[in-house]
Amino acid sequence: MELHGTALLQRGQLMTARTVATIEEKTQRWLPNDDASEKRALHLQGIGTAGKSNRNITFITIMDALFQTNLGTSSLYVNRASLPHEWLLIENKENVDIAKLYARAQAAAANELLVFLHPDVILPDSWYSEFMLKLEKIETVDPDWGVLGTAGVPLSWTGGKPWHLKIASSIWDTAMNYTTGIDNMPVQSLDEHLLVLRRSGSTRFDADLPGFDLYGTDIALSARNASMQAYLLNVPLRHKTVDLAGQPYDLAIWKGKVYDPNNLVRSQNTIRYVQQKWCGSGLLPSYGTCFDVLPCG
Ligand SMILES: [Mn+2]
Repeated sequence: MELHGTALLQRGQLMTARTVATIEEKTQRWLPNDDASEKRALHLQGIGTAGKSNRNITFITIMDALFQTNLGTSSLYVNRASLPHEWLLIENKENVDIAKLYARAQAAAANELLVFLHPDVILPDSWYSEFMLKLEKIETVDPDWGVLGTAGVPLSWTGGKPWHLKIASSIWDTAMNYTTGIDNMPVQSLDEHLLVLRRSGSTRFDADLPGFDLYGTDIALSARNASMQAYLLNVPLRHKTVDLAGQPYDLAIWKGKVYDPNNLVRSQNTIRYVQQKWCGSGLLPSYGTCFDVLPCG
């Protein structure tokens, strides 16, 4: 049985989730106390709409050293004791495939709304309010959305279109400040730095997807294959902007990692898996923010 017993958790304390059988023993589960009204009033300051806006989130991240100078500095995490959200912080010293860990987390989460995000993301103070507004905007036209993410490749983009329009986003990263994001934009793939799913009813991660890449492409293909839509969540954040020492992230180091021979072998293996999986779906090619998956043959 999963632990949803908030009474067992004390304010200000992180708890190792030994009682959560479905997820790694190394996962730290944080659930706040459940006296929600005051928190929600505080939380919703600056939001002009009521109703659906006060939704509790389960945030899921794979911990690494960058967490301390990035995601761990975000006010949503720092102030977690006074906010109604759950945090699942997963250690992955054995380098388990990311989609496998995410699939387990999707099943173990306490809340219906799930945000999977990299530890090298920083969420601005306004992030929750903007997320709720843009989510409502999406749900006004499509309450049964499949997956959302804060950067992606427009559904209409093909190899012949201008390169600078390939990635739709309003985020900052090491390279640039993107200004190509459009609210409610349908996308063919999503970058992995931040993905939004529902615990039930929406698309699920593929526990057999190997490696550390392309799970944002695969989940968008899964959504589209189930006749649901993948959308851009047009909300700003910072990704890979601060290094381990708290200094500006060096673009050369990032490129060095992407083009590291071991990482290239790993990502090529994942590309082959995704290509084979979706070969007969009619959904390829799927152009991605980092990697493209071309049709078979
Ligand atoms: Mn990242």
